[in-house]
Amino acid sequence: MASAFSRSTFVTGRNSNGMIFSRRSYSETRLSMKLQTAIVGLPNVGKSTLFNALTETQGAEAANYPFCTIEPNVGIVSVPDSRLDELGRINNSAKVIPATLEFVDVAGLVKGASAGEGLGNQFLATIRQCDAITHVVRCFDDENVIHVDGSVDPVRDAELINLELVFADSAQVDKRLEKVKKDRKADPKEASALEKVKAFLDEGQPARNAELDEDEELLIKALGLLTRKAMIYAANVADADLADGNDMVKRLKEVADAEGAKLVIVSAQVGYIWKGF
Ligand SMILES: Nc1nc2c(ncn2[C@@H]2O[C@H](COP(=O)(O)OP(=O)(O)OP(=O)(O)O)[C@@H](O)[C@H]2O)c(=O)[nH]1
Ligand SMILES: [Mg+2]
Repeated sequence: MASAFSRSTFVTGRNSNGMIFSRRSYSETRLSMKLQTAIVGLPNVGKSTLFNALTETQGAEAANYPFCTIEPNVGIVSVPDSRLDELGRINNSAKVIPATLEFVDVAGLVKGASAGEGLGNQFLATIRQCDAITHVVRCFDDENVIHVDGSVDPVRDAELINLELVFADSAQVDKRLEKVKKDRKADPKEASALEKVKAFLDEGQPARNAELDEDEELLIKALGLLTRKAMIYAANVADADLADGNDMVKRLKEVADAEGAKLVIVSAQVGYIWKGF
């Protein structure tokens, strides 16, 4: 969303919906929205290929070997919205700033990433700063494309990544809890929020399953818990399976449904995304 103003110094911040705002006066408010999404998954499953398709660039190197990506790739895509243009017209806005989506393509995670295996550990910090996670899962057969575990199994792969994220969060929560318990000035609500989240993580479940009130949410926000972020599965299929999916997608969909997560079918290599599954 956007409305009119001329250049000046603005007070900026983020509201509860993640909208970044900058305000100069009551009559002149500018709103823009920037959502950051991390693209995660095992090595060599098509993350960088998807990144290139989404950002319509060849900015990320995509190649047939694990850990092709080392440094994160960042790409920004603006989201056109005709309603926004109309609002801008009604308000006679000097400037209309569309919402933007920032994609962050990181190195592949492997078993033990939360404990420092592979390259994944150092990038977990990058993912923590993101608002949401796109979890790419390989659902295509191609004997020429190496799979780090020797076979294609989307359910096993997705669970492995999810568990690594849970382990990483668990370590964060335990560390913070220890500190909070020793700190007499700490808000007791923070400890109770951490305990609520810990109960799920200890069971191998994502932190997003914990019900927190607004205050508790704010108190643990700085931890950037990975499994509390919204997550969407991107099932990467061969071109021919884009419309109807395949058995691997069906199995992965069961996992997504059980978690209440959304799944989209993508064919990263050809740059197609099919939203309605
Ligand atoms: N057959 C087929 N190959 C694909 C598909 N998507 C990606 N690939 C190939 O898989 C290989 C790995 O793709 P990347 O995009 O580099 O994979 P990544 O997940 O970024 O890998 P890392 O950076 O190593 O973690 C490349 O050779 C791609 O061309 C697909 O849908 N079908
Ligand atoms: Mg890559």
